[in-house]
Amino acid sequence: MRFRRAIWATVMLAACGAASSGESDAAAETYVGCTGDPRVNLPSFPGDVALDAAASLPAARLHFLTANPSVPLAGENTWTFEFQAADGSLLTEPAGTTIQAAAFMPDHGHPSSVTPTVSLQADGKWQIENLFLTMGGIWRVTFTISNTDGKRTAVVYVCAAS
Ligand SMILES: [Cu+2]
Repeated sequence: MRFRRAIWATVMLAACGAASSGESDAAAETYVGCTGDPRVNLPSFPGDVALDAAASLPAARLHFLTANPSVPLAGENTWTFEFQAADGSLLTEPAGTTIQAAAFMPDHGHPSSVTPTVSLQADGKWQIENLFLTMGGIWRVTFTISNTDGKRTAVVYVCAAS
């Protein structure tokens, strides 16, 4: 625990310090709350976020199932999700599908310094772990899915409580 807290403090200083300067430092690092922000498209779990894809592919979405902690919080988060068609039926991605994820804080202009890991679980669901939201506020988590269907993205906005 002590080790993790030390890393966290370093990440905050490095990330936010680089993105702002002068007077704006204090404002940028003050948590003002983001509950109800209209950008948030995954306010709670379970929830759905549409996939952007080539027009030739049927509409699909990521259906987020569980979150640990149960709501997005500053710190480490683990979520599970699956692929669904627009009608809610389960979709199975082709063998060899890879998913990369990246977390970014748009209001401060900085990423998380930790790259999350997305992996297929034995039960056919997907898990994102090491999703390290450095601080409270709006976070954009971009999922990039690559397989024989092509490349698609799902852009998730959450409000992480501090
Ligand atoms: Cu920040």
